[in-house]
Amino acid sequence: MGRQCAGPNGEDLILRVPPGTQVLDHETGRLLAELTEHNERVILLAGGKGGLGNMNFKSSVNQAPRRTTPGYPGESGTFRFVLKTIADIGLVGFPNAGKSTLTNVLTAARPKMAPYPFTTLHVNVGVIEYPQYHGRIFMADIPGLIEGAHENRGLGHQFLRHIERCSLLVFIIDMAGSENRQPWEDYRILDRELKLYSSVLVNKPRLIVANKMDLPAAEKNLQTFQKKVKETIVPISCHARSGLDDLRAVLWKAVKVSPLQRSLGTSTRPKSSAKKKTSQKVQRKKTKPSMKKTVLRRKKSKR
Ligand SMILES: Nc1nc2c(ncn2[C@@H]2O[C@H](COP(=O)(O)OP(=O)(O)OP(=O)(O)O)[C@@H](O)[C@H]2O)c(=O)[nH]1
Ligand SMILES: [Mg+2]
Repeated sequence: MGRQCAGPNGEDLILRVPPGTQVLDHETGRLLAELTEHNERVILLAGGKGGLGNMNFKSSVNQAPRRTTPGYPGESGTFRFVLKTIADIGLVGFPNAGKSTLTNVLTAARPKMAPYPFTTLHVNVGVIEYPQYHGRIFMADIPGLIEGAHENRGLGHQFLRHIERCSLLVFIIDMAGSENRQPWEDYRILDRELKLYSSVLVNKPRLIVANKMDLPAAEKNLQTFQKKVKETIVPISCHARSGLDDLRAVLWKAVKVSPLQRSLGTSTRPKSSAKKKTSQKVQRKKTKPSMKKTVLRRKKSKR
């Protein structure tokens, strides 16, 4: 406006999100930014700028300048925010296999445990502490998978995105075959469901934890399982608290020790967990604001 009016300055719109949030372009689905650390910030949309009126160009020799500069509006865009939990280990298993019980015994997290399926309805991240190495491992307990999860049976595949970034998948198998289940069938079904979800999960390093070894049928089932499945298997019992030290050691080695150190049989001075690369730069895109979609906009008024 004229008469040296500057107009109001727009407030910054700051959205606080948890680490692990991805920002995608709503229309193209392209990844624009990823926030993985606490207090990390990205600017998605820069504000506009007011132009300078002629008063700014006034001087002793030019009392009535005609010069001005134009202002420009703030950017606008439509985005999708997707949360993908950040953890080193993701637990995969049928309902009731003991994922939450294991999280309870290894970490300070206290997810609910109960003898009915789908006790866990959201992701719980627990921290396994290794004071001897001055290190820690983050473990994500997600809801159980069942056959047909890819067709949205049970809770479906919706929680699998939370373990996409894990460096190790731990398959928890109820080795006692409670509820007349066959442990090797459970493993085959879980593997198939991961395949149907994405090749990313199938190709991740994995470890099998044979749980409920305190129950009578478990030992015999384990022998059959070992013949059918070639992966590394760690037998444990969360109830009897057996095998847990072995499991902790295997997890540390699998997550923190580099493949070279592993093959040389050396280790284990831990490195602080590798900092993930974060994309600070954001591609900005100008889109027309749409009334239907949420438009994030930061504006400064023009003069
Ligand atoms: N006997 C025995 N029972 C166990 C063991 N570990 C877990 N359980 C029992 O198995 C049942 C299910 O355990 P949860 O930890 O809730 O299973 P979950 O895999 O988290 O199940 P969802 O959250 O439904 O996917 C509970 O009643 C536990 O007490 C074990 O080592 N031995
Ligand atoms: Mg659970």
